[in-house]
Amino acid sequence: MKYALTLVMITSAMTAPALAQQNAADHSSHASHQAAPAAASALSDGEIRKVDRDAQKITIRHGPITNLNMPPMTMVFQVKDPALLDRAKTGDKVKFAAEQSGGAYIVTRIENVK
Ligand SMILES: [Cu+2]
Repeated sequence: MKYALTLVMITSAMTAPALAQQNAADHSSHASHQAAPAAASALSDGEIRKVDRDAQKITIRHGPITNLNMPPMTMVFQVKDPALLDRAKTGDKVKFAAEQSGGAYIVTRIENVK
């Protein structure tokens, strides 16, 4: 504890006040980023509007998708695995994970909501 405090004082003394402030801001935003849950595993709310097994596409009316920075909308997704469509029915309420690959949005996981 005593050592850490000494280190902070030395660092501040060596840095211009404005620069020190900016460093502090960077550190705090970095810390809050770390605290957030892993974006890749985040599930979004959705309702299946259409299933196209031939094209391996699914239309979902979805809530916000945080890892894609996407607001709620209805849109077509591709699926990572065609098996994901086996249990999917129009009207199903689901939680799902999606990722962006190239120009395409791909559903990687679908869970029915009971
Ligand atoms: Cu969307």
